[in-house]
Amino acid sequence: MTDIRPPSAWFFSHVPVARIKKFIKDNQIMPNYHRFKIPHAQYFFTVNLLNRKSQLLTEHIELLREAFRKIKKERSFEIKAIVILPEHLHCIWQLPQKDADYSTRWRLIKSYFSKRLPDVEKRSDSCLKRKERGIWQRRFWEHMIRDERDYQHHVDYIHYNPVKHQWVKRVADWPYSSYHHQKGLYLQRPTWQEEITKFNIGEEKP
Ligand code: NI
Repeated sequence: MTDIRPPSAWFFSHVPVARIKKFIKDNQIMPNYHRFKIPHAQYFFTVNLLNRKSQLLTEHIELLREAFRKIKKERSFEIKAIVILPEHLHCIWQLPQKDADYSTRWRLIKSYFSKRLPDVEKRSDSCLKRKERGIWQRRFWEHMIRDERDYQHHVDYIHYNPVKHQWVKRVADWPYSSYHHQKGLYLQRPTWQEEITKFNIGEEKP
């Protein structure tokens, strides 16, 4: 039963296992994890810091990159698009065949980053003062990409995000984004930003 992690893991994460079992029985869902964990699937994620006023992610961008590199090497996966904001990040991953364990990968990335932060940063975090561990929100937003259109929509959302959150006026001005590797693709779609402005995907309230 532990294999069940539907696309909306966010929704189920606080539901007792017994209730999930009952839901499956009542709805005659085969307890087959392929229904929920499609191998080689692509996922969109939003991951937040606990302290929404913090800027740790961009202040320690090299450490964060190192964390991604290290875990990618250990547990292969591909980053299709990514944006790092000061206190949260969005990205799309593609996982290998027969492997949909993104949760472990996130746990490892988060802990690699947290453990290596300078002590002064750790102490300054209000949550650590309350003796809670870690600097990240435990939960993360996750969405399984449905099709090509859904994929492009989420890629656009990622690349537009620094403007959406008003860190910069132009997408090209934000350095921590895969936009710079993919900007050529946007030449054929000059209105792409207008199409994405009204969307809100997995954002926390500030
Ligand atoms: Ni955002």
